[in-house]
Amino acid sequence: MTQDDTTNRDTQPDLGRRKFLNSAALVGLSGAGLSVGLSACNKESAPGAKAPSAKGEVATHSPYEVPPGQLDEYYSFSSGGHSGDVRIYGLPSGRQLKSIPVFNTDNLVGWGITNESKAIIGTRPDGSLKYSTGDTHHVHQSYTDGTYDGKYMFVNDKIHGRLARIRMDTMECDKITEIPNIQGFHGTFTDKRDPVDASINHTTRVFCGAEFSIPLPNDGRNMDDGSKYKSLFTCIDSNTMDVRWQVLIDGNCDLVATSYDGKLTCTNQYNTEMGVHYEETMSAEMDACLFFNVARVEEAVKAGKFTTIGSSKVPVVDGTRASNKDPKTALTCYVPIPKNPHGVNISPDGKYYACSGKLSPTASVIEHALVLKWFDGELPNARDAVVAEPEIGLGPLHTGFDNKGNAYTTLFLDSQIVKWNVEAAIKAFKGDKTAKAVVDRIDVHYQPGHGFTSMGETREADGRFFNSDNKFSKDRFLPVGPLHCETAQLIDISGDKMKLVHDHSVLSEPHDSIIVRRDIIKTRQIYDMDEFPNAVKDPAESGVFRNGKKVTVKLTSQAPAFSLREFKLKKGDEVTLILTNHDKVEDLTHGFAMPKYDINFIVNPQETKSVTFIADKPGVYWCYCTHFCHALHLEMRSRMIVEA
Ligand code: RUQ
Ligand code: CUA
Ligand code: CA
Repeated sequence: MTQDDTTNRDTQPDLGRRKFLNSAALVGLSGAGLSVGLSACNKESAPGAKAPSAKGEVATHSPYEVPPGQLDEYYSFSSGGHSGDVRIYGLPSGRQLKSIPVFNTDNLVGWGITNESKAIIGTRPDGSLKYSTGDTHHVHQSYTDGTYDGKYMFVNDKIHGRLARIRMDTMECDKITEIPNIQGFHGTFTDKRDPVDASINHTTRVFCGAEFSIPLPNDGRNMDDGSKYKSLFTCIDSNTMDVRWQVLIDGNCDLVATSYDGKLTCTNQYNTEMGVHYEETMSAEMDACLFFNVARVEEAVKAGKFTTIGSSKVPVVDGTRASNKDPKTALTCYVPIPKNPHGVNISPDGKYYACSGKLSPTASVIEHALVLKWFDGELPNARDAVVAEPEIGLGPLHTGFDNKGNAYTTLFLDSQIVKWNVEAAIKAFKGDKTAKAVVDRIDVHYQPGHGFTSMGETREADGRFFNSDNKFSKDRFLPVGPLHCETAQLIDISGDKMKLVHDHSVLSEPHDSIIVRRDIIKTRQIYDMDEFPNAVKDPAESGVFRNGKKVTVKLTSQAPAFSLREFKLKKGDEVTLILTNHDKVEDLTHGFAMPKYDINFIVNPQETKSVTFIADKPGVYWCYCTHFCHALHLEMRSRMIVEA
């Protein structure tokens, strides 16, 4: 602010009123006052709203820019990798909107600190977290009629073999399931309909592939005999999050795709060699894309044709090659694919799977109808389900699709995105010399891993954007020390030529993402107090309630005060503190930090959370609100007194 500005402000006529805001007036500015301000600004920012007219100069905006006051057209949901979270970006701006803690602990919201979040993550007998690390790779949402229904999102933890579910209305994790007898849970995908019951046109299953083979059970036996190592492919019920069944397979699982008719799910396999050492995993010229006949697997389970492994009660059916030689009864079909493939993605019309070669410069196109034909015993050779194998470039990994029959594949080694036409590739494979599969290429910076298109994993693929998640950013951003951020590059794919729109930085180390139209996502702006069985519904219920050494502290928050100015405990008490936020105003969140007791969490409007701790340190502890909520936010505290 310049000297001149200051002078101007001092002469503003309403400054007299500003001076009038003494402490009494400020206290009066509680929820209600803020509510008016916030809901007014809310209307301005509703989807489709025009940017509010500014009095100052207006900058000119590029067609891809999201000007002040306008909202992005798409959500991008992205795994955070070994940070263990899921991130939300707006596209096309690339603005990061939120990180959803899942397998990590998170101070911002208190994930892994509150009793409610610990119960979801899972605890040891002493109440500490069972795991505090995780590695998220693949995010997929629930479907209805072949497109996102905005209900749930699922994400894997590769380290500990867990699947988490996120509610899309609150964008918070509500369940986590640990899968028995697997390691390296990498690919996952939701199903899109039931294979048998036509009335179930929505997601009821989540499929999970295990990348690392292990001795089964992994309890110390057969550790030196690699030939005894096996992988399992797992199905989880998307409603209960219980493990429904597993299939014992030859080779390993990597990424997962599901068909639009619900009949098949598949996983690419890079280690059909069953190698334990790195070199062995690359010895074969052909690996596979492994298809599962979902209905037959479930019939086998129903008929009791299963075993169990170790202490797990989950039914395991036999999907190995030796037990599935007759296609007419086979549970599994191994389609040979060159060499160490990575990534398998289905086209939005449901007809083809693209499986990239990784160590082969090709993408293999597998026709869905032909795999079904193999299961009917009418296609003698599973390899004949491959209807195209265009050479597209070096290190092909993941493929996204537009709505015009084109595929976009990341080329890790070439640092490019290649656009290729599926029908042209099929014609060329049949011998048509005039058909050219590759249509366009664009450089990306650098080494792309995942790439995905707007709505590209649904029937509503719209062919507008491709996002390239690159593994190395080198010189693209200001240097920030040896650990670099990664680049996400947005590419306009609506024309014949791909156009690079912009780079946006992403914190290490995203893997897969999905781009979802914003109208599909309907979030809640505040909670319902009745959803929390332990809610402190009336500030008058606040207090310290003692039952011997077990003490419950009930507390409410309403800007700018907690219901208890102070509360007294005795050294050695086992304390459960319950805090309900009585503010009803959207965006009015309070925090609760407790010094020296390592406690920090937030309560959103109408939300209740609790923490349990031993009051083992006598003294005075100022518990304070950490989340800016009011002009008197700094004054919002409560004194915890622990008597010796
Ligand atoms: S897999 S690039 Cu999980 Cu490709 Cu990450
Ligand atoms: Cu309540 Cu800050
Ligand atoms: Ca291999």
